[in-house]
Amino acid sequence: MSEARDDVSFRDALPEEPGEGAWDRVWIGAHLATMQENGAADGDAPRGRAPYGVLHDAAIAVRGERIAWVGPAALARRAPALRQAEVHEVAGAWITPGLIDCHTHLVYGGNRVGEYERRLCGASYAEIAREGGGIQATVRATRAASAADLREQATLRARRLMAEGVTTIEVKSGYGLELATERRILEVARSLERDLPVSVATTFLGLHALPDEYGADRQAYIDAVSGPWLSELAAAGLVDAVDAFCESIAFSIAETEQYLSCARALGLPMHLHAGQLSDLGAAELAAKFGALSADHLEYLGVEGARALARSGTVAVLLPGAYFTLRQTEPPPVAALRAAGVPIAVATDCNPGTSPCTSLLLAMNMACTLFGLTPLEAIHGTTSAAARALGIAADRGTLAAGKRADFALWHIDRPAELCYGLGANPCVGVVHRGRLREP
Ligand code: DI6
Ligand code: FE
Repeated sequence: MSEARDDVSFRDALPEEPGEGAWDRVWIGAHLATMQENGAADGDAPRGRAPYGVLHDAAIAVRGERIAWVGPAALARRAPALRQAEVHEVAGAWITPGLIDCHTHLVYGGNRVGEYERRLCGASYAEIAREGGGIQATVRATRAASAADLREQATLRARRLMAEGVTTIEVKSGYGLELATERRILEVARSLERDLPVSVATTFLGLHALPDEYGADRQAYIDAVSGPWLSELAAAGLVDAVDAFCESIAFSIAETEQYLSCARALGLPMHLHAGQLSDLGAAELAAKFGALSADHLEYLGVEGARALARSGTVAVLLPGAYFTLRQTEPPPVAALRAAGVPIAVATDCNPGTSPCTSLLLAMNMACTLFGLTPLEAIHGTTSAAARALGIAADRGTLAAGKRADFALWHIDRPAELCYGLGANPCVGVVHRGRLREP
């Protein structure tokens, strides 16, 4: 099919005349990739005849922090509301929804570059772990770091993501593994949103690894995390969702189930690290609890994919970790598509397995290593990512009423966002209706 026939035109879309409402700012003359599907719910698997929801020579008008109107530039130019508005002529630019990185471990102390170098000089992962490296090394560094140190390091990483058009970042705890430090991580995550023009969704990753001091009593740790820690952090308003690393080297199905049951009793949404290294049935568990997302999924069977589809759980693919661990079995994308599971893509930014602060690179890897189409990858960091965070009613597509979070790009067509390796074609970002430097 030719590109021209793929694009929806205004004759097909029947845009409405702008109404009477006032506009504060208008971006006009751009190509819009609204990421809306014809009649499909936000975040649904791409289908129909309007890939990317493209509108050419279009305008997007903002009132306060919301999108007030989306339609043809010609109609916007005639609208009375334009006269009062600040007008940005952006002919030739592309505009997408602000990108959403829906899985990061952004807040941690130190780094693991020494381990990386040692591994490349022949040391094994297991050797390094026996010497107290790996996650435990980051836990020590994070416990030792002040809130100010953590904030400074996380801000650098957040700014790198933001430079590529990211307007919402999910941030997990999980490198404290003691209440005070888990709390500090979540507070730092919240503070990023106050200090920077970006939105943050916090996740309490209580079950990430067993801390050394509980080595003799796993159950006591799981009881503490699922009980008093979770209640206290949630009551403090620090927990938008919970997560657990359900894996042979981390926490079992039964242990994870105890934790998720407590989260459910508190009415908290859930994510789950599932099927990264083995298939324990974690995807089925995520589905059973109606989790927002199941993440990684290199090891996932057809039944697991069907269970995710039935529960509307988003599959979050994390090619940065797959790449860093030099894994060889990609997630079963064909099975996810066949089952109709929405697919998101994220960086998994963390010091051990994905020291990645480029969501565009994660999109490239999702295409090149996992076989996603660019259309799927861009849904993966917009509409499907919003769904993975439970915010699809508010973000992830360009439509009247949604939050005015969008990115401007110097590209010829949307697939170029996935095509470049190390390129950053972002030329502007609007967050909550206000323009910021990328
Ligand atoms: N899966 C991962 O790949 C990271 N955490 C997780 O649950 C690893 C984190 C680390 O090595 O520091
Ligand atoms: Fe992760």
